[in-house]
Amino acid sequence: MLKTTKITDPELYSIVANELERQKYNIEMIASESSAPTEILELMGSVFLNKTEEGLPGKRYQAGSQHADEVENLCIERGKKAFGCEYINVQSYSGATANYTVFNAILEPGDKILAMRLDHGGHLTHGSPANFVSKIYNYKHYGVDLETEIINYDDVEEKAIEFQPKLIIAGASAYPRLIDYKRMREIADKVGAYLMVDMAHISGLVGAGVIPSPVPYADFCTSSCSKTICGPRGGFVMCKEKYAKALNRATFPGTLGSIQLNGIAAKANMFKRVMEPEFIATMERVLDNAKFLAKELENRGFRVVSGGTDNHTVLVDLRPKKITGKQFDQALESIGITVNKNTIPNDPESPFVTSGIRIGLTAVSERGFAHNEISEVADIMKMVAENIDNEDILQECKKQGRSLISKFPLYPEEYFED
Ligand code: DSN
Repeated sequence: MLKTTKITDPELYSIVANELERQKYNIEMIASESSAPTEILELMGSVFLNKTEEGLPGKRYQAGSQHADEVENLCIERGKKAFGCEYINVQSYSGATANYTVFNAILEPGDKILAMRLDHGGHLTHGSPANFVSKIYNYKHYGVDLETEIINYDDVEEKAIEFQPKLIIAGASAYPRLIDYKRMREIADKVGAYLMVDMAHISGLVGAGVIPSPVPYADFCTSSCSKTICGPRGGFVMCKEKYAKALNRATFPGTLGSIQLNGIAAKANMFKRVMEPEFIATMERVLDNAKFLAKELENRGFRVVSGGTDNHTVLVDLRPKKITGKQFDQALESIGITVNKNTIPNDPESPFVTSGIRIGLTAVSERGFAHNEISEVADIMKMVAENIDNEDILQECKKQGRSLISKFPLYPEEYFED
């Protein structure tokens, strides 16, 4: 691993080596994470990193673009096939910039956007006061029904009629249920709004066909590449053909600078894998494991937000255990399980403390976890939640977690041998 860095920059090498060790022996359950296959690691470090390009294949501002065009065209072709979309732009640097390019393509400053509220599962780029988009556009937010903890579509419709947004955003960062895209489309049509679906969290599940796709319903679908889709850091935007020109202009020169061809090469590999049986089987396991973990946690006295999950995420209310998200996320980290503290609907705690945690099943499912392992994780979580200050018990949990994850290698051992 890092053959030359090891010699020329041992200080940095040792940090990377330590991170590899951390990832190998931790049970990674952050819902926005996955472990990129070795092909993705290689392509991210490939010589395409050296090539500067602006513009689209065949219409570049730089010379020497023959192979750059080949790689981007292949990525586009595979992306279209994987999602059955009319058009795709694969240049975005992340899910966040993918959202910005769509806003830039269809909105003017001051235009109105209706989106899901952050503390009910929405995303920062959907109009949080902390994100610069809130200074440019005029946002209103919808949330979940506080009884069912599921999106209240009648409320979305009422708000849309009253607010008359130019854009409605569906999609979330911490929402464990399926979204009714048909209903969102009907609401958008009723008020003459565009519909954008931010499918960053679920794009792997959608691509594998194990949950319904928003692509037929949305004008634009945006995604990052490092969540359930298990690719590199990066983003992409799909849209109806009629918006292609506007999207391309808004991407470059409108929002981004020169493209990251190494990332585009890695995305091309990601889209190829999305269509393969092995990936589909992994996504099926993600769904199954998530549903199973939700039940197992309920059986151990946790409250699962909305009573279960339809995707890769389990959102857990810790109040029955009388601990906060902050306490639990720190205690779990100390024993080698990584999750993140997360607000739950109507959370009495601040976003820095929270009453909940968000758990994602992608990375452990990639490594091969199935029901037996998920049950063991639920046991460990219960033990930690109920003994949060008991160092001896926490040490036991750490040993148990390490022994469990050690049976499921992150990468083939020989891959990183020098
Ligand atoms: N959107 C953030 C998350 O869900 O964790 C990171 O991409």
